[in-house]
This record gives sequence, structure tokens and C-alpha cells, in this order.
Amino acid sequence: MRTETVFQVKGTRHCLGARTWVMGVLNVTPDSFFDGGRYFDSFRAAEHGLRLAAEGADIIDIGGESSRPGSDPISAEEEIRRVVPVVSSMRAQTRILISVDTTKYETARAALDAGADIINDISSFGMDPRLLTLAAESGAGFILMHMRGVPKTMQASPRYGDVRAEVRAFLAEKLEIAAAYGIAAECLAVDPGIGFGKRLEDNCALIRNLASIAELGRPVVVGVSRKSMIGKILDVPPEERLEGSIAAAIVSLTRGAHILRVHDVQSTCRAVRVADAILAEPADRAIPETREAGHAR
Ligand code: 8Y4
Repeated sequence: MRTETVFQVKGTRHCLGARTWVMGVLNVTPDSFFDGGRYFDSFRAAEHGLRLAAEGADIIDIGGESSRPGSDPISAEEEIRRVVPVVSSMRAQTRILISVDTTKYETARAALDAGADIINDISSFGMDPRLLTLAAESGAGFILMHMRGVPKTMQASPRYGDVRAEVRAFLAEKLEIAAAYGIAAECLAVDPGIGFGKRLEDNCALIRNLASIAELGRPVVVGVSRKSMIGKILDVPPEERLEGSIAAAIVSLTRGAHILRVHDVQSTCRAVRVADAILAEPADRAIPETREAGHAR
């Protein structure tokens, strides 16, 4: 069951727990697996982002570097060229929260200057420790994600003793490091990193046990949309993974996720609204004596 938690972003406190948030993916890569690079052009990318906002997204996650298994890194200059114009253009047209999917200080810095709100660093400052001071100074939100190794090599031969314990301990340690650098705890969110160096059984175990990650006291982000775990279960290509992705999203929110990172915003938002409505416990119907202290629902 999901707990109530505050996510503080650039000075604004957002209450998570009553309603599930949806983070829409906006890829600005030439190889973006589904868009085929159609949105590489920044004007059209911003238009696509605005559409995701209109479809109900709470956050738009803009990424210029492919983090798919086996992908090659790009320079900060190239990443900035792809990402920053889209951030600026979106910022000029909407107040929606914008996150930037980057592991690089220069890109995060330029994106925050252009109006981004959240740093989504899949390496949890493993690629660039300067992101720690940037997060502390900017007050931006920061998503800490579990990943073993780097995208190029992470699927080599993943083996875990207890994947749930390892991921939780990893995130707990990153939270401690962030605190030591002066990042407010309320600015941090945590993510088990579904598909990043994990087998199907690991991904399933992590989603089933999101509650243990939620116990860290921070908002839980889950990204499972169109990933290979859906493909492995259903034996279908990425463009046929909508139903599986929605099923995984709904299970995730019942198990503790606060924010779902998805490609199919409108469909997922509709499914999430129904799930949230069913799970919501109206305050006036709850019996005070039997209500568990500290739990939202
Ligand atoms: C098909 C579709 C195959 C998608 C692979 C993929 C996460 C993330 C990514 C996540 C957070 C992806 C940037 C991988 N996944 N950020 N980013 N959490 N916080 N692969 O799970 O979508 S990219």
C-alpha cells in the first residue's frame, strides 16, 4: 500500500499519495525506438510534450541520450542541442513539471537554467558527482535510480542474491550521500530501475515488493512502459506492449508506486484514474479508531 509523501521541487511542495502521478516520456533521440526520430526537431518535440501534458501527464521527462541496453554515449554538447530547446519551448507554453533525463552535469545545468524542474539521473550521480552540488544549489527534484554498471554493459550477466535487498540498500545509500551533500530529503525520489541490469524474475520481484522501497520514505518512481519484461511475458514487439504496460503500471501503483514513467500517457492516465478511484478511501467513511496512523489509504 502506498504511503503519503511530499515531493519538493524548486521550492514547491507537492503532496503525493492521494493520486498517482504520470510522467510522460519525451524522447528527443534520432533512434527513439517508437517515434523513429520524428520528434527530433525541437518544435515538433515540444508539440508532442504539450500533447502529453494535455493527455494528463503530471511531469514530462525529456531525454536526448538513449539509455537502451547496448547504446553508445553522446557528448554533453549534442545532448544539450537536443534537449534544451525543447525544455525552453515547453517552459514558455506550460507550467507542467519538466524533468530532464540525463547523467551529465552540463546538460542538467543548462536544462535547469532553461526551466526544467527535476533531474532524472539514471546513474544516481555515478556518472557525474557534480550533479550532487547542482541538485543541492538548485533545489530541483532529483530521481535516484538503481542500475548496475552502465547501459552499454548492464545486461551482460545480471545475477543477484536478493535483488530486493540489494536495490533497497543501494537507494538508501544514495539517499545518505545526497543528504551529506545538503540535498533536502524532500527533493529526492527513488526508483528501482526496472530493466536496468535485471532479469524478468528480478523485475517482477521488485514490482511485487515496492512497499519495501516506499519504506525509505520517499516518492517511488517506476518505469516499466514498453520494456523488455513486457515483451518477454507476452512475446510481442515494443509497439504491441500497451496492455501489458498498463497492467504493470496498475500493479505498481497498488504495490507502492507514486509516479509512473510511461510512453502512452492518455491510456495510462485513464487506467490510473479508475484504479485511484477504486482505491481511494474517503476520509468521512474511514473509522478513526481502526485507521492506521501515518497511512494515506
Ligand atoms: C522499450 C521501451 C525498451 C523502453 C526499452 C525501454 C527509466 C528511466 C528509462 C526508469 C527512470 C526505457 C530514462 C529506458 N527508464 N528513468 N529512463 N526510471 N527514472 N527503455 O525506469 O524506457 S529509459
